[in-house]
Amino acid sequence: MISFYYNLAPNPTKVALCLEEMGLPYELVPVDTRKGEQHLPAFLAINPNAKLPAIVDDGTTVFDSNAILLYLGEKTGQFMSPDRGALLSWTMFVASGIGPYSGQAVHFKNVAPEPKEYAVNRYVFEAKRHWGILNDRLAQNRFMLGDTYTIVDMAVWGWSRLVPFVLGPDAFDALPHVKRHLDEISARPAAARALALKDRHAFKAEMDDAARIAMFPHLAVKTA
Ligand SMILES: N[C@@H](CCC(=O)N[C@@H](CS)C(=O)NCC(=O)O)C(=O)O
Repeated sequence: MISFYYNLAPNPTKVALCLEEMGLPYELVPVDTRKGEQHLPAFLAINPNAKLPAIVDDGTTVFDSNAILLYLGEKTGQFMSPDRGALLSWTMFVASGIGPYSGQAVHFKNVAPEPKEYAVNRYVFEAKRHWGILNDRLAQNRFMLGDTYTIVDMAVWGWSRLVPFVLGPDAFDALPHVKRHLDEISARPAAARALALKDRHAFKAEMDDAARIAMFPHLAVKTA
């Protein structure tokens, strides 16, 4: 039985989709990052990086969402591609580009103190650039690797649901192929089951000072 350490953020949600698509039995272990539970020793023993998601599969621990997708794909042989080069390249493109730039764009727009114009401009520009590359790819292909739905599409879907929040309410106007891809995956029964996890556990809703320090520990530290 897989233990799935999760919250409702984009990276855990792509793993929820993957577990549901593969029909793997799993138990949910909520980790409330606004309460600082990611910093507890028991969770740090699973992911020293103090982030969600992570899984423990019968003694094998895997953290980092895209590592988990690759692990589950290799374990089951499902939703993989014979084009290993493309599978790895696009998985890492999501891991190193889409996720971090989208996340930092949200952070600097919504959390950072002024002056922040330079940082907002850089991260929104880079997030848009990365999403534009995905849009061009999806203009040529139904799915990220062609006609077959793979773990790369799951990785993209984790974040594409958040595009209006990351880039602004009209962002899909410039990313119609990303929107079409999002809608196709969201219509899958496994996606509905993944999104229904929000009803399984009540995570802390308030973003109070304690939550801000738990999630953005640099706020409590002067490094320069
Ligand atoms: N590279 C990691 C990033 C994980 C990550 O940033 N997770 C966020 C949720 S999407 C988190 O746990 N945030 C809580 C925190 O930073 O304290 C992955 O893909 O799993």
